[in-house]
Amino acid sequence: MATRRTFIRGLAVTATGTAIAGCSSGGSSSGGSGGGDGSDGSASGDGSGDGSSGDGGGSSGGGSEWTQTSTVEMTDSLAFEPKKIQVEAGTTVTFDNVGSIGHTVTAYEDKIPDGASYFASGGFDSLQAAKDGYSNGMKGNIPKGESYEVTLETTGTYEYYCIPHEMNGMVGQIKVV
Ligand SMILES: [Cu+2]
Repeated sequence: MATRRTFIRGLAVTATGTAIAGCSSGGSSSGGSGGGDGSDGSASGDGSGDGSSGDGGGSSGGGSEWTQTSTVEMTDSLAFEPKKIQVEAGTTVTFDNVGSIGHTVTAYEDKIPDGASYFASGGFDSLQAAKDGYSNGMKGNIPKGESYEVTLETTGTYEYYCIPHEMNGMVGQIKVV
């Protein structure tokens, strides 16, 4: 009996990833009751036990998609960092210029959720106004050490950019949930 168990356990461990993923839902319940000699039953029970300490890939999700933060830095690398953030509705998002080069935060008017208020540094109420303002005396520019804040109430995805550095790929996205 003891020898047999050891052998089965060894199999389950060897199988790791695929077997554990498949068994994990039913494994916990059947594993407890099935303590008898059913070879398959006990194997799945042991497998799920080992699985919990294993890869655990579920919760982290990679992290390269949407960062949950309400602060975005604007850097001398001509980038918004993080480039894609996720916040809850009603959150005030702060854009900090941590470099020495000036930037804008300018929403794409057609890439914000339906019904959402337009936003742009400088307080403009349309994309055209923001562009015109920047052309005319750099209105909306956020200099070194300064910041811009916007409170987003409407859920959905917002895309925005920096007027002088759009061609450098200085764009960002905010998902409001
Ligand atoms: Cu910029």
